[in-house]
Amino acid sequence: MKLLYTTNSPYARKVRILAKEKGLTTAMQSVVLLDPDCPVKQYNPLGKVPVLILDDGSSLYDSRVIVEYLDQLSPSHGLIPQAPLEKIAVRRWEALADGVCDAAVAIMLEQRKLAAAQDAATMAKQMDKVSRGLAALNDALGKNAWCVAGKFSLADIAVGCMLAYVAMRFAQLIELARDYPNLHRLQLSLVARPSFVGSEPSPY
Ligand SMILES: N[C@@H](CCC(=O)N[C@@H](CS)C(=O)NCC(=O)O)C(=O)O
Repeated sequence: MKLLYTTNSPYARKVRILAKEKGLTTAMQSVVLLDPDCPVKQYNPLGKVPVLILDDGSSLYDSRVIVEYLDQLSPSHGLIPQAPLEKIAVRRWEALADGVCDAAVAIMLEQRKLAAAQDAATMAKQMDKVSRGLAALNDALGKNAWCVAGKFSLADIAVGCMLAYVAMRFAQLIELARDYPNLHRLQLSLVARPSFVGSEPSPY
């Protein structure tokens, strides 16, 4: 089993952290999507990371399928609850955190265009999704220590990966401690976990 990832992908980081939390010794290969020899398309027709290559040569994508698979692999340290309603709650937090990442990525892609080709309306629309998503997650967390049912779960991992990505992309615009204090408090707990150390995204 081997995970293909890019160093800055928040979706791949979610998988990498979940694997660490569960103590899985999954092989990992960092790839560069623009590299002509990049193996990703061979395993995911969408050409996106993360991809998990299984021992029989088949593959799993996207990140939400991979985390479910890895969580089921070993019963210890379950990070997706078994109880249906709790599980749906965790996956809803994950969906919103991933959705904020989708919007942040869309803004980055727009910003990479030549200035004359950039569409301000597109960027504003996506930034609105980022702001509304962060506000909703901040309100839902409130004073709770963790996102769902008082327990650390995939929801916290997904939110932590999104917060690090957004903080990296919009360092000038968003100040977590000031704008989203509940999420900032969660982020402080998360960055202290060994599983989060060493995979932080960096601007490039
Ligand atoms: N919903 C997917 C999103 C994956 C995704 O968009 N990955 C980005 C990297 S952050 C990618 O591979 N982009 C390349 C492309 O879109 O061609 C998941 O959760 O795995």
